[in-house]
Amino acid sequence: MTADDKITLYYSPQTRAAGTRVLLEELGAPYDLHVLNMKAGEQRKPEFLAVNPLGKVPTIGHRGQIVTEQVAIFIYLADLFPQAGLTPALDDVLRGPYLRWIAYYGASFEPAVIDHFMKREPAPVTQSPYADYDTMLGALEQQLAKGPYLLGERMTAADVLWGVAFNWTMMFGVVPRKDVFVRYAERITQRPAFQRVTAADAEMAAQHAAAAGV
Ligand SMILES: N[C@@H](CCC(=O)N[C@@H](CS)C(=O)NCC(=O)O)C(=O)O
Repeated sequence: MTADDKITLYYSPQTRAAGTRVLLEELGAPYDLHVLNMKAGEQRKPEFLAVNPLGKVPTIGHRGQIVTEQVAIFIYLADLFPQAGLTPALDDVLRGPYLRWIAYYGASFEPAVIDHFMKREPAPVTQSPYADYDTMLGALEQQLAKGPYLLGERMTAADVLWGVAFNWTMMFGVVPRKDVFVRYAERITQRPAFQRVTAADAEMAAQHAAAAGV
């Protein structure tokens, strides 16, 4: 890998970007952080909006290109480091289910969780991208009950995405702390990569709060 190949992760602590950092750690990937102090509103400054017009992290820069959206970032990074064993190969029978459950995160889970959190009525079931909240979560619960990982015995990048997501959504009380979800999230949060990122985030978040005077 050349210097040009190094991944830049636009980052803010204790946000969705933390999941991408955990994945980079799990992959053993070389990366630099471009840190944005969200408490000081740096994600809305023109410099960052020129990189990602939505002002959102995670965003990554790699080989002169920008990749946004967790779903795309997770697939991209895990494929970039196949030797880490976190992505089923193109001809693996698990490739389809792997992509299914990663896409489910962005296409069904996130919209459902945000509607639920905001106490907003979902669109009618035939128009809602996720049917309804209970059905969306029920399908996940059924899949995870087979365990120990989303695809069975094998841990993949999808589990990093989902383990981190269950951790924060249960913390915010937007997903119920069912045993199956708690045990699943712990499989990821007890790993050294998650622990390292969480400890570094606590320190960085405190520095950001002090710098922003909040
Ligand atoms: N659609 C994006 C959403 C990312 C997102 O919502 N990021 C939040 C952090 S948790 C953010 O950057 N918020 C900053 C802001 O909007 O000011 C993805 O899937 O990656």
